[in-house]
Amino acid sequence: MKAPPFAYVRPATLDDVLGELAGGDAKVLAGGQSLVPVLAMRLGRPATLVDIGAVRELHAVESRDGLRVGAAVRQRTIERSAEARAVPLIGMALPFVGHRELRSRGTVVGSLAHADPAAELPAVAACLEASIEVAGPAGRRTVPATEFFTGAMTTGAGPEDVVVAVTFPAARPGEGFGFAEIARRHGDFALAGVAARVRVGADGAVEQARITGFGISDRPVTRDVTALVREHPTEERLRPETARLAAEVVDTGGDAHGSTGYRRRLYGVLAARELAAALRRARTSTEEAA
Ligand SMILES: Cc1cc2nc3c(=O)[nH]c(=O)nc-3n(C[C@@H](O)[C@H](O)[C@H](O)COP(=O)(O)OP(=O)(O)OC[C@H]3O[C@@H](n4cnc5c(N)ncnc54)[C@H](O)[C@@H]3O)c2cc1C
Repeated sequence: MKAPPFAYVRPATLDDVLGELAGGDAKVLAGGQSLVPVLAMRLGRPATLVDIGAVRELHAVESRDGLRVGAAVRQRTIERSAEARAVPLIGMALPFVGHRELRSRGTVVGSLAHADPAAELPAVAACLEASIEVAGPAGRRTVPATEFFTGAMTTGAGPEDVVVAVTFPAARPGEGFGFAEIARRHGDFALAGVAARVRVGADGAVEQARITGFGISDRPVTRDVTALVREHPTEERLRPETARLAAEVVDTGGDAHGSTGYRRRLYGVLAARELAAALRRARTSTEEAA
C-alpha cells in the first residue's frame, strides 16, 4: 500500500519545528523507521511531516552529566560512539534494535517517542531513570522516563510537542547491568525482555536493584527489587522469586507468537539470569575501583 498524500517540511530551527507542529495535524519525522511503515499501512494520515534532521542543536551528543542524546542522533552513531560507553546498558541493548541498516537511520529519541511496548530503548531509559526533554507550545519541560511512557505508543509528549533530547545517567563504580530478550528471530521485536541495574557498596552489599521488563505489558514495567536481590543473590535462588514477580508484572495478552503464560516464563527466567549477572558485574566493578 502507498502512503496517503502529505506535505513535507524540513525547518532549520526548533522554533520553526514547533510552528509546523502547531494545530496537531503534523508528525515529527526523525529516522522514519517506524513512521514510514505506519504511513504505508495507512495507520496514520498526518497532513504534514516535519523532518527534524536540519535542526543543528538536535544532532548534539554531550557527556557532561551523563549522556545527553539529541533527537536527531541516529542509533548507530550512539552504538559506535566512545561517549556512550559511559552508559553500558545502551551498548548492551542497541544490537537488539532491529538490524544495523535500521539503526543507521533510526534515532534513539525516535524510539522513545514511538513508545512501542516491545522496544528496547524505552526499557533502558526507564531502568536507568533517564530524563526526557520535551519542547511544546507552553515551553520546555523535563519528564522522568519512568513517567514518560503512558501506554502502548503513547507518551507524555502531545501532538504539538517535540522531544528534544534524552539524558542517561553514566554508570558509577559499584553499578552492574544486565540485558536480554527473546525474539523469534534476531532483529524482531522482543516477545519478552529485561534490563537490570544493580548497585553495591564497597563491601559488595546490595544497595539498590531495579529491573525493567519490556514486551510484557503496554509499556516498560520497572520494579525495585533491592530486597529480593539482597536475600537471593544467585540466579538459582532468584528464579522462584522472579517467577512470582512475572505473575504480577506480565499482563500483555497472548498472540500468535506466544501466550501470556509463555511470556511470564520468559520474563521469570531472564529476570533471574540478568539480575544475577548485574550483581556479579557490580561486584567486579567495585573490586576494580578499589
Ligand atoms: C523491520 C523493522 C524492525 C524493527 N525492529 C525493532 C526492534 O527490534 N526494536 C525497536 O525498538 N525498534 C525496532 N524498529 C523500529 C526502529 O527501527 C525505529 O528506529 C524506532 O522505533 C523509531 O525511530 P525513528 O527515528 O525511525 O522514528 P520515526 O519513525 O521517524 O518516528 C516514530 C514516531 O515517533 C515520533 N517521533 C520521532 N521523533 C520524535 C521527536 N523527537 N519528538 C516527537 N515525536 C517524535 C514520530 O512522529 C513517529 O510517530 C524496527 C523497525 C522496522 C522497520
